[in-house]
Amino acid sequence: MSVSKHVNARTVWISDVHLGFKDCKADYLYTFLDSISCETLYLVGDIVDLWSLKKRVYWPQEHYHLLLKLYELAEKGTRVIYIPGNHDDPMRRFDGQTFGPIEIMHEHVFESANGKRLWILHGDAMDAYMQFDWLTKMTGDIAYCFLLWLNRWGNRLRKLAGRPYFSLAGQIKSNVHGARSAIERYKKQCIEEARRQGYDGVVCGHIHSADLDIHDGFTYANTGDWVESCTALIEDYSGKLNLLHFVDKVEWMKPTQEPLAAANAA
Ligand SMILES: [Mn+2]
Repeated sequence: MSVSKHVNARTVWISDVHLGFKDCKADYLYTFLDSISCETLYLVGDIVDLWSLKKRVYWPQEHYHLLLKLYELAEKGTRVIYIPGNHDDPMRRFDGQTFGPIEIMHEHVFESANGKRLWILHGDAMDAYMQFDWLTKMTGDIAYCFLLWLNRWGNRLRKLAGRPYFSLAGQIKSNVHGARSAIERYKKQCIEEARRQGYDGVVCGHIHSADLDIHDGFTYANTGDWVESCTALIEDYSGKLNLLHFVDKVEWMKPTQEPLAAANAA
């Protein structure tokens, strides 16, 4: 499907897509990728959820189409850099190699259009500094599964009512004190480590909590996920970063009919 209103970005980062997991919003991501072009696309980990696939094989056609889409983008000239995460960590053994037109790297140093050096990594390495692997705990948690279930059905009802996608789970998670403090600790750890290594900023994923925080010239960006928040980080040609929510994207594409129809059919 082609989208007439097209955005040109220098760089796009997405992470935590979790293909193979039933709450992955592959169709939304497909619509998003169709509406934007960029020189470099970073896949910041947990693109395919091998843990989930190991438990139960779930592979609908939209997931297959999304993988094809990523491959096709790379073939048509977008530089696609894939940094595996902990849910697709078997791919880490291919560090420095290419998978067709896609480059696989353990981590990467990115230089922005305005000369900032940003450290790009999935971010699960930071769990070692924390009290627990909070995501493993969250995804294994029955309450979290229930939240995702509510999210799924809540959004079906919203769609029937013609309302845009809303991340209920994200909303609740950001209001629960324990989750909030774990997210803050993770962020602090990423910032400390990136500063220690002399970078101007860090771009990571892993905790499914989108963020763009620029403080004293230092950038912390979290790409969020495509399970709940449906977010992407974007750099324009001046080096300015923006965090984009799929819902905003639908809003901004409103003048054209096709994208809305695509989002509603999803
Ligand atoms: Mn992860």
